[in-house]
Amino acid sequence: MEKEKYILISIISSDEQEIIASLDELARLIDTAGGMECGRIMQRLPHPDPKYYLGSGKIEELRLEIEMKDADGVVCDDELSPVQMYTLTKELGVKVIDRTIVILDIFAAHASTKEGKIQVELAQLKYRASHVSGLGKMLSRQGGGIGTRGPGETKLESDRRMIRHRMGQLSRQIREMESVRQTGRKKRIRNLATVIAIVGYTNAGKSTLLNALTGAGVLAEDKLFATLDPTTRALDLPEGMQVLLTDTVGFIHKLPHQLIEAFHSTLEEAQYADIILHVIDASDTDWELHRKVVYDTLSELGITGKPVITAFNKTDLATEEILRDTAASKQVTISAKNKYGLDELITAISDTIKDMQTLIKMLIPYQETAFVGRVRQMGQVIKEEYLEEGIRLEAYVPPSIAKEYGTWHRNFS
Ligand SMILES: Nc1nc2c(ncn2[C@@H]2O[C@H](COP(=O)(O)OP(=O)(O)OP(=O)(O)O)[C@@H](O)[C@H]2O)c(=O)[nH]1
Ligand SMILES: [Mg+2]
Repeated sequence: MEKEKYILISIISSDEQEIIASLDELARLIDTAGGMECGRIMQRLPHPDPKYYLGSGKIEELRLEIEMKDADGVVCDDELSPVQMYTLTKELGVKVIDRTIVILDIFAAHASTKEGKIQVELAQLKYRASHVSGLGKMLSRQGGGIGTRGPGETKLESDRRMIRHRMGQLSRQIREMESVRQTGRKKRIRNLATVIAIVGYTNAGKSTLLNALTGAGVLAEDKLFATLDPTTRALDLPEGMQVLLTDTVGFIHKLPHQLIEAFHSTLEEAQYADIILHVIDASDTDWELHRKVVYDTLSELGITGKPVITAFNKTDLATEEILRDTAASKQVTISAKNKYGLDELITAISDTIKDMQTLIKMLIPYQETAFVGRVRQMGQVIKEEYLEEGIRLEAYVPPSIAKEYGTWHRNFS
């Protein structure tokens, strides 16, 4: 099948270099979705035109470009309003889509689990719902007459009803799956392992790193959004301590809010983590911009105040001399693919856990020896004395045990 050809369009309202980088990324997204770029049109404008997105003069140029390149469609780097989409389609006579539609399309193609598929469908419906209602308003504002008669408005009304009904169904299913996951999470908390979430820009090498560290065998590809579903694997640290590593969906510049909402429970995995492992593709010339997108998305998800270890990855390809992430508590340079720098990364993880440990001093009744076992397994025992009233224990323990100790202490003291 021949690839669909698209003209990329964007207004330049800020730094031109950033817009060009964003369009380069849009071209990669189109490529991942199975199409190709055949040209681009940019226009310096402070705000998008409410009706045409580009200025009306530029539309003529766009029309010529479509004809010349024999393009199948136009893709806008910003999310188009229903009105813009409607007028552009009418004016140009080709398919008009936007960045959000492309990303949703990729997610739909890559979703493999039941939960992933439901989350994507919900995100797509949210997008459609907002655009259907916009279209309805636009038609009713015209106050009847040619173009508004016939099945139009009733069709929109029934579409809206169907979409709402299906969205309700999907949200319920997501909530049910979320409660199953919560149970899993509680079990893990009971196991008291330190949880590390691998986060980063899409294609940074997160899955490759999880595979290199744990032999997880998850899919890693030179593709945007290869991973949609979280995978958790255990990693044994040299001191005998075990941590859990979770690989999850990548972030991107202008990640559609519908996806953030629908994938909230998946993205939440990072909220329950003790440590954030931030993977940066150091061979990407835009890594600094991507770094910012990752931190912005994390704070949008309410994930702040956790220790961050930054792993500058793909250093086998990187040419830049200075790699620094000032927001990280520790940083290392690695190549996940060539398994370079992994020992330093593991040391950074161990050190971070040690930094997070607290000293507990307690007298444990003999009927609570299971707790002593957990302290021995997860922490470092400094002093252990067997007295008549119980076991006197002094130990450095990770946050999870300290938390348990806190509640336990209240119960028993
Ligand atoms: N040269 C080089 N390539 C790497 C390295 N690490 C990962 N890659 C490649 O980068 C591409 C993306 O890797 P993934 O591990 O799928 O990236 P990801 O961050 O999981 O991406 P998404 O799940 O799509 O967000 C793959 O083609 C990897 O082989 C590295 O250290 N050096
Ligand atoms: Mg991945």
